[in-house]
Amino acid sequence: MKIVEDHVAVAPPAGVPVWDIDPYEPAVLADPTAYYRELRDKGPFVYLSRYAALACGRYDVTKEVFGDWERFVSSRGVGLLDFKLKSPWRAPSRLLEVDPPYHTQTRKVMGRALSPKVVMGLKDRFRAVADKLVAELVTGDSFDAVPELAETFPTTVFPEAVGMRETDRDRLLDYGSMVFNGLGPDNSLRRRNSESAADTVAWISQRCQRDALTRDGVGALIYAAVDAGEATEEEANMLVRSFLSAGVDTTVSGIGGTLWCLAHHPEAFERLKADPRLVRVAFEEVLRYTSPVHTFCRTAAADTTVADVPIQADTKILCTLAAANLDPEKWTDAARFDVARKPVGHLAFGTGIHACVGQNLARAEVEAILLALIERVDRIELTGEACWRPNNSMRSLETLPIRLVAS
Ligand code: OVM
Repeated sequence: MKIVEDHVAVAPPAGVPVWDIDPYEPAVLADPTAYYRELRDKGPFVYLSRYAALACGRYDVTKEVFGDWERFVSSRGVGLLDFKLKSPWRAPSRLLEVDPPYHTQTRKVMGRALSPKVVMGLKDRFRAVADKLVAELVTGDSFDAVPELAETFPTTVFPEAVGMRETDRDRLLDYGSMVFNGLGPDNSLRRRNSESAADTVAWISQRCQRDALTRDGVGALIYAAVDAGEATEEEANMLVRSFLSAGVDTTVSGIGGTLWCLAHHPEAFERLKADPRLVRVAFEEVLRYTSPVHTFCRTAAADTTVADVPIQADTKILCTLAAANLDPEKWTDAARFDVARKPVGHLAFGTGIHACVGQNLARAEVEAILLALIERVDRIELTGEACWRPNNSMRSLETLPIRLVAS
C-alpha cells in the first residue's frame, strides 16, 4: 500500500482527469475562483496527482459525497490525514470526526445545547454587544474591520455564551487557525501552527473542564448531559472543545465575509436598510458567496460509484463546498452577489448528519451585527484593498479597511 500525505495513495479512476494543481498553495487559497471554475469544468471529480486523492466541486456531486455518511465516512478524519493510518495532532473530535452510531448520541447532546430556544436566549446580549461595538466604530475614520469587528465580536460573545470564566482572544483565534490549517496537507500553514500547539491545546483543554465553566452557559448544558447519564465527563470536555474549535474562526470568517460583501456592494447595503427583513437571507447569500469552510474531506469506506466514476475504498475526497456554492449549474448568475437571492440548499453549513449544529447561533451573531449596522450606519466604504488570509480549510480575511459613515 502506498501512502501519500498520511493517507492511502489511490490510482486515478478510469476517465478522471489527472491534475497537478496544488489547491493548498497560498496563491490558490487566497484567490480560488479560477481554480473552482476549472475544478467544476473538468468533470464530476479530478484526481489531484500530488495528493493521490480526488476532489469535487460540482454542486450535485459534492452534495452526494458530503451528505452520505455511510459511504463517505468522517471517522477517518475530515482533512487529508487518514486516522486509520496515523493519529492526528489532537484527539479526534467526538462530533466532527466520528460516525454513527456514536455520532448520533453526541450530536443529540450538542443539538440540545444549541437549540433554537437556547439561541433565542442569547440574542439580546448579542444585539447589545453589536450595538456598542458598531457605535464605537462609526466615527467616519478608516479602520481594519478584521481585528476591530470580525474578530472582536465572536471572541467577546461566544466565550461568554459558552460560560468560560476566563478567556483569551488570541488563544481562541490561534486554536481555530490550528484546527482548520490542521486539516490540510503537511505544508507550511499546518507546520507554522503546530509550533505553539502544545501550549494552546493545554489551555483549551483546561478551559473545557466543568469547573472552568459557569452554571448558566451553553457549556454547562453539556455537563448536564453527564449528570443525566447521557455522556461521560471526558466526552463533555471534548464536546465543549468542539464549541471552541468550531465556534470562533467560523463566525469571524462569517462576519468578515458579510462586511466584505457589503463593502463591495453598496447597493446591497442600501437594500438591507430599506428592508431589514432581508437580513436573514442576506447572510445566507454571504455564506453561499464566501463559504467560510471552503473544503472538508471524506474517506470512501468501500468501493463505490458516484456520477459514474468508480471510487476505490480508502480514497480521500476533497469536497470543495465553496466551489459547489458557486456552481452555475445550480445557481442562476452564480458569480453574482444577490442579497435577496434566498440560496436554499447552499452547502456552507454542510449537509446531512454532520450539518453545522451551531448554525442558528452563527446566524444570531451575524444578524445582531447586521441589525446594528442598518440602524447606525448610512454607508460602508472600502478605504483600501481587502486581502485574504490563506488557510487550509477556512476562507477568512487578513485585512478589510473600511469606514462606517453614520446615518
Ligand atoms: C470539532 C470541530 C472542529 C472544527 C470544525 C468543526 C465546523 C468541528 O472539533 O468538533 O465543525
